[in-house]
Amino acid sequence: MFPQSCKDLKYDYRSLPSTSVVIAFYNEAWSTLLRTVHSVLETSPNLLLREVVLVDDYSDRAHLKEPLENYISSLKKVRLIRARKREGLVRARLLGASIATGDVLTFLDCHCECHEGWLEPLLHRIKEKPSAVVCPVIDVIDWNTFQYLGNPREPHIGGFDWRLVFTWHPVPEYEQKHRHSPIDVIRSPTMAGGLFAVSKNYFHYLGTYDTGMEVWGGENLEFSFRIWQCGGSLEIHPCSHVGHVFPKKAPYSRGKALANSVRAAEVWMDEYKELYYHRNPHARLEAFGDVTDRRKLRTQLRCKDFKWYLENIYPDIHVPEDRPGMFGMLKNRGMSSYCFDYNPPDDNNLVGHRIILYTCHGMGQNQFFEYSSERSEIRYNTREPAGCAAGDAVSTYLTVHLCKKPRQPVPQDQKFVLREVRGKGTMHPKW
Ligand code: UD2
Ligand code: MN
Repeated sequence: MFPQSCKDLKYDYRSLPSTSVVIAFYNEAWSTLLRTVHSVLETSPNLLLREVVLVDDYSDRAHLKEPLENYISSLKKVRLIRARKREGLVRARLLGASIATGDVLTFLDCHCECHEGWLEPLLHRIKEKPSAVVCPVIDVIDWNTFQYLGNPREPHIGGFDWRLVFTWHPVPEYEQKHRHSPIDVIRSPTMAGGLFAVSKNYFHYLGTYDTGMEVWGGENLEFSFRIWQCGGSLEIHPCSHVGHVFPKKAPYSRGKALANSVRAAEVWMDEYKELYYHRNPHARLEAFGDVTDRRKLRTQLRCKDFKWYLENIYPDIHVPEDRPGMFGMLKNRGMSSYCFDYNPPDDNNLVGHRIILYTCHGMGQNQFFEYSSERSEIRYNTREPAGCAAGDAVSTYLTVHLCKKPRQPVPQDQKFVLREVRGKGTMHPKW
């Protein structure tokens, strides 16, 4: 959805900051990489675009060597720099940023297509508010046909679940009320990570990125928490659209993501990191390196705590109680090696399926449930929007429904009363 009034916006280019577009890539296909570069060149006003910085993160595909150099040598404004070893996307982007000359850094993934008029709103907003980090709306480019599909719905904002997985959500009512017009920016608790613009000075003030993060993953939530907790704001501009290919499979392994998330949790989440560890028991054992400097940065910048962030920036997230004994595996009393297990066929269709009994494995994930004493719900795992166990008087099984929002009442069939049995707490359905 592209608000009609976006088209009426006029910008005085001379008053806007200039930008360098930084694109890191690892073993990307020729066509998608060049599509990204050409679309930036074709849609960005000359006055605003300082350069496009391509960063090769030590790719080994032949077409990205000489052929790429030859090809871009005829393109004005395109620079290529190569990492001397595999750096991962965080350090690769920083390498690009280090040679960028524009006032604003605009990061893109290497398989994007910028839509006409994408750049001006981002730069305009940063001029208006230098501590704003601004993302375009991410449109979908079809993975099979490479057709630009756009985004038929209202822009969505970013969130996360307690496994520290990034999630999308419709714009909440409080944010709709806060905006005066459909072309106002939308504040977002988190960003997807790949596409955003930030004032170069502000990026440095904020401590750029956590360079202890490898390959892929986690840096988007880390940066999101940091932006908000340290006084900035993270926004989506509804008039700026960029298409992105969401690949079925990346051209590289993503093994390091867990350690990256742990770093984010250890630096920014205070005691709330326990909620994450409860849901990812193996994360507690992960070697995540040294975060002393990042914690120092947090102190130096006098950043707010995670409680403040949750209450003020992400009030819609459900914060689990995780009282001792009231979360984790839900064992069957008769067959105590069997646990509640919920395994929906795919991630996009979380609700509507049956909870089964399966051998207890202790690994969290599909066997992670939490009991909310305040709301008498048995909540599944940690995903947002979360699923709640529901039963009725006739079925012999439970299914998972969407949990109600924090301020909505819980329906009867999703309420479970906890009865103490011989000193041991067990959960019983009310019906
Ligand atoms: C999303 C983000 C991505 C990043 C990631 C979390 C969007 C559209 N994409 O995953 O930018 O924040 O979440 O980490 O929001 N790359 C390297 N070196 C590497 C690995 C990747 O340069 O070792 C490049 C890669 O070629 C691409 C970019 O980093 O240009 C992001 O990687 P991706 O496209 O595989 O990530 P994506 O879109 O699945
Ligand atoms: Mn991508």
